[in-house]
Amino acid sequence: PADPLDPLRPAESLHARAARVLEGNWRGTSTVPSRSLYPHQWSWDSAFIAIGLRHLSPLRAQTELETLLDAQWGDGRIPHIVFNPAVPLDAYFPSPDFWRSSTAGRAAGAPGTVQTSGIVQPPVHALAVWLVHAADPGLSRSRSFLARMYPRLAAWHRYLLHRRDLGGGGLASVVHPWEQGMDNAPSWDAPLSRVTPAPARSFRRADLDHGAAEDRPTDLDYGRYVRLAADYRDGAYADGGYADAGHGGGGRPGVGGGAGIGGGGGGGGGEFAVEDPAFNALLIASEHALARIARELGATGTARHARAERLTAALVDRLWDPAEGMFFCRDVRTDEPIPERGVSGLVPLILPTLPRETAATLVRTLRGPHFGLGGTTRLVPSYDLTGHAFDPHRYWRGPAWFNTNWLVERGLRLHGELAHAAELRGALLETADTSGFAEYVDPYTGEACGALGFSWTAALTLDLLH
Ligand code: 9YW
Repeated sequence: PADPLDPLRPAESLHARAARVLEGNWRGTSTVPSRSLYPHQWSWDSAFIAIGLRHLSPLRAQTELETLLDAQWGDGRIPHIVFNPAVPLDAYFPSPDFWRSSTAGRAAGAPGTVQTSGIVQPPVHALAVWLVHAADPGLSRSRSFLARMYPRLAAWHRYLLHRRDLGGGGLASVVHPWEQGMDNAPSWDAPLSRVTPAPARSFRRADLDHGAAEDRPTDLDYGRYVRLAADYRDGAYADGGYADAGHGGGGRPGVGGGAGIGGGGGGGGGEFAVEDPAFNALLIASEHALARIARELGATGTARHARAERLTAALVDRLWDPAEGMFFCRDVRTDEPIPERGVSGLVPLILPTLPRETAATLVRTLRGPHFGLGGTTRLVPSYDLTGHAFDPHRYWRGPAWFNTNWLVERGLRLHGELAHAAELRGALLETADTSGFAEYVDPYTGEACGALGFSWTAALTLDLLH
């Protein structure tokens, strides 16, 4: 838009405005997702942010990822939040005094130098490291960027594929809705309904100081999020994966174990364990990226590519629903699929070795009545437009998000759907622009929701412009 006080002055380009958002959200060694709502460093946000930042400053992009990986735990997990000690405790809930990483997380190897949360977020990191490297290989080599990142990323994937294989089928499980990144997606409703909520008076939601209540998760959701996280913490953040000592691979690992604070088991066998298609697809895409990194460092990478292909087969085997034409989450505690259509079930389109027919079916589903792409919508909604829980404004229950749309755009391109990809790219750029780089938007109107000047929206805009 033109400057109202000086209409003859050329308007600042989309690129320059996106860069300005990232500049404003940079905190010296990492970027906050949003200045008001999320004042610390978030794990998958930083991966998406680095993917955009590499076009502005490959050094800053490397630093973003290095800061995050410096907070890695001894068991390999990358925490979902790295707290900024300069930010007051009441600015975000749950705060460091809730997670108590340096004490409760000690057995799992939490660092003593920084405070972090104890749960994880989707593993986009190896993909981001590879893309950041590729933006300036000379700088990357001169700083031994890949050589320093590789062992950490390998440990991260090892953690997810061993400690978090709670279903025994080779895929990673999430133990909290926050881990999958789509906090209040309808897919979590059924598994969450078994969780006794923590009393509302036992915590204070800082998010409502900044966000509209009708755009955010409900108080009941929050009570359950708090209960699950507290149980996991009280069990010393131990996991009950098939590879963990004492489980040996038989039966349901660790159900009822740990020291819960009532309402069910905690620790190694929490009540909530779900295999999610997007989380696992990102792990597989990152495993392919790790193979590339290994090759760049002089190894063959073949074993990693082979593992990624085996994981793709496991994903299709366990989560693909041919009748519905998309992937569903699987509730590990009941061993049943969760029949809710969410954007997570379309994200496996990013996988290079997905069977041809599966990819073609996903594209049809994307453009059909449930997601409406190219018909009733120009961006992919986070949830089924015809679903019983659809709400165009409430967070992950309908609004369109830029990171998931960026992933779908890549998937379309990867599978040769160039016209559809170009259309989606155009809609993403236009909506990022008109919404002021919103956190998420109404999937029908593109109206801005949540925070403005949101980092991954700006970062992925930059990436699409290059
Ligand atoms: C919260 C930071 C995070 C994202 C998540 C998103 C939200 C935190 O914000 O969760 O307080 O609800 O759901 O994906 O990483 O941007």
